[in-house]
Amino acid sequence: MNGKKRAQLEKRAQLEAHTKDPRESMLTTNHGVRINDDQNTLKVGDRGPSLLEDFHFREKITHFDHERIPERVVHARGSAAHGVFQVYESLARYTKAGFLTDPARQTPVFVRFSTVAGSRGSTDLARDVRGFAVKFYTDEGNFDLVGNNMPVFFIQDALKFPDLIHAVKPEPHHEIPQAASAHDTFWDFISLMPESMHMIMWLMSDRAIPRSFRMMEGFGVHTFRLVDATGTSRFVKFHWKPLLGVHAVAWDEAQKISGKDPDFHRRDLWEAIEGGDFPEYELGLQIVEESDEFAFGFDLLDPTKLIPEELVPVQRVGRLTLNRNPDNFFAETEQVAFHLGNVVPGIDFSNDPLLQGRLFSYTDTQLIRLGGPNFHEIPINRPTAATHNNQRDGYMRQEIDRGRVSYQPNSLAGNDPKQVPEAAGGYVTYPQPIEGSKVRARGAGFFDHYSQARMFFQSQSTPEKQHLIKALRFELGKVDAAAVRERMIHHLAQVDAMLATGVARGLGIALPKKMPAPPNLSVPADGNLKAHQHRQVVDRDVVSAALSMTSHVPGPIATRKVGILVAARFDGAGVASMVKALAGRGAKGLLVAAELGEITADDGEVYLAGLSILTAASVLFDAVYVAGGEAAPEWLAEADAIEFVRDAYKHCKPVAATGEGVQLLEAARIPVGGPDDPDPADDATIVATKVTRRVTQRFTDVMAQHRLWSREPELHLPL
Ligand code: HDE
Repeated sequence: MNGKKRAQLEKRAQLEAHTKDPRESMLTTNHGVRINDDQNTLKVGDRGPSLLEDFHFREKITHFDHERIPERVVHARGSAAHGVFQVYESLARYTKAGFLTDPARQTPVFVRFSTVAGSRGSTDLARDVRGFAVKFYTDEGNFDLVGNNMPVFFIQDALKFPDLIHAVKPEPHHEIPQAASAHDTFWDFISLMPESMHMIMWLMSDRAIPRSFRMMEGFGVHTFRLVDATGTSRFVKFHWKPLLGVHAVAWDEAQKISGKDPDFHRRDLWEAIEGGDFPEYELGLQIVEESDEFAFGFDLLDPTKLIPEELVPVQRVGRLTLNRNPDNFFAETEQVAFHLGNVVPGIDFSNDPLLQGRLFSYTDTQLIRLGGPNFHEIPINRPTAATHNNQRDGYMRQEIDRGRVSYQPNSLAGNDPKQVPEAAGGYVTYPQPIEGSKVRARGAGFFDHYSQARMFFQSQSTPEKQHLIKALRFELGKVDAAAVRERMIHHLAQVDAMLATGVARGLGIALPKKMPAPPNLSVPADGNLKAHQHRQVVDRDVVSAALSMTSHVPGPIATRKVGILVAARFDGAGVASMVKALAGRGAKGLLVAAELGEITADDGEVYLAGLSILTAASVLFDAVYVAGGEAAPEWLAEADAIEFVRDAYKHCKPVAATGEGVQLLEAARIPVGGPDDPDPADDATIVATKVTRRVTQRFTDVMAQHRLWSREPELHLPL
């Protein structure tokens, strides 16, 4: 939050306190009795003992003892925001949902982002899938799009979800490790689940360590249906496209951020909204006509497959803007209850077996988490659309239902509330014809587990491939069971030879000459696994550019943060013009000094250093600038300052230095470049004797590339 905004908020709070009815400021019990002493328990004499009759103490402590509710079994760690959604133009050609057909309508939303595996207090920067759950409070009822930041999932059938989660959660005997998949039980399970391989590619890619919730895509994962007013149904995949581009941090950086600021993503979201930099995403649709259901080499119902954007383009149809932080974390972010079964007329389900299982799980989990069937009455879950039904009572019922009739049909209350005809907005399920035997089986098109994993890997840029290989080396390097590591190498060899070689080399495992077929525990309905297993759904070398983060429009540098290292008597004019140039493009320059507080520049101007080399590290910034000044060489004796710039360089961030500040880069053995280098993609640092327009222009231009991944040393893998 900037100083001006904070001052405004403080002033508002003071004003509110001033204008409040004095009775509202009185401390009371939960039953309205005014409290005279909240400092001392009731005692016999001032040295006790305490008395059981102290109703105020008992009430206060009892409430405190019951303050915690069970955290979510998955997605426990979350951060949320309010906002609005507006469609660009009517989508009546696809759906009758009011919020998607009326471009004038602003639909309120509540969005919760999360990690999956960690506990409520775990780090934001875990390598993990991110939840991207959106509750639309539409005029026709709540619609929840409960998605992730990856378009596929680990498993094909909901029956395996408890196994997956048990495997990834901390191991049950010693509850280690927290918020990490790098351990034996996770990889043991995965090595026995070939269907996970595509998702593993995503999880080991940089998508699993986003720079910000504001800079990641979202996906509904499953195939859903859109149904128009004539009753025609089409398949749809939902996407969210962030307007700030799709960006990640480096794994080394993620681990360091986890120490320096485990709330990095939560803070980033909160501060962006407080500062008026509202995160924005476009809703994207991939529409598939019902007649094209079998046009693909894979099954649309298989949640381990995506529809390449090159085959079915993503139409951007509306905008989501997050513009308000919650007032209270528990009341809103913690108590919000998403449910994929919350749909409105015009949106319907497909038969994806994962989706079908989820339709059961979400309400069930709220019953234990929120303690009863009335969680829809909690303010954050309440629809804006009116509700009337004959459901009654239960724990914590808020509604005072009137009258004696709570059944239907009835004649005593005029048969109210009445069923609603479809024409008046009653929800009618799409009447999909179904025929079949009851079986425990999967569709024949579900059995190619490697082609899309390969497509993902081969669609990555060289640095992204390297990161993926290194991530697998890291994760499997933390696995003790040798057989598990080897089994994983067998799987990776089916995906891509370079991938398998690269990972095997890092683990010190020789690639076996003959790869045994990986185990596959699921068997197709016809029992003939072989017939299905090696069917190529995508040609061997097909790439999908959209899968690489580097192929996305990088997005502006607005809201990016630059750490500016300043020592006493720093080059005031230079820093001022750097900060101005950054602000001109919406980025923020923040002073980092040896100590907090006032610091005077060489022109006598006094600045406030809000960060010190102890409280900040370059992993918390997007770029670094070392200011000149006669005391700048003092940084050379400061190991933290050397690490500051060395890390920024290592993490491929733009680094600039002027005047005496350049000495720090040299001491850190960082290659130095110049502002006049012709190639803006140059991966060197920017150094100059003083800050000129050319320097600031060049620095902000390089920042617009966000990361100079080409700076990374290549792994040099033989094929
Ligand atoms: Fe969830 N999931 N899930 N999930 N999920 C939950 O519901 C479940 C799956 C997702 O911010 C739980 O309220 C099953 C896929 C998000 O509050 C629970 C299966 C996707 C959130 C549950 C899946 C998701 C959840 C735990 C396999 C992406 C957080 C707390 C069939 C499309 C929502 C809760 C929030 C939360 C069950 C798989 C997304 C236990 C059984 C696939 C974003 O009901």
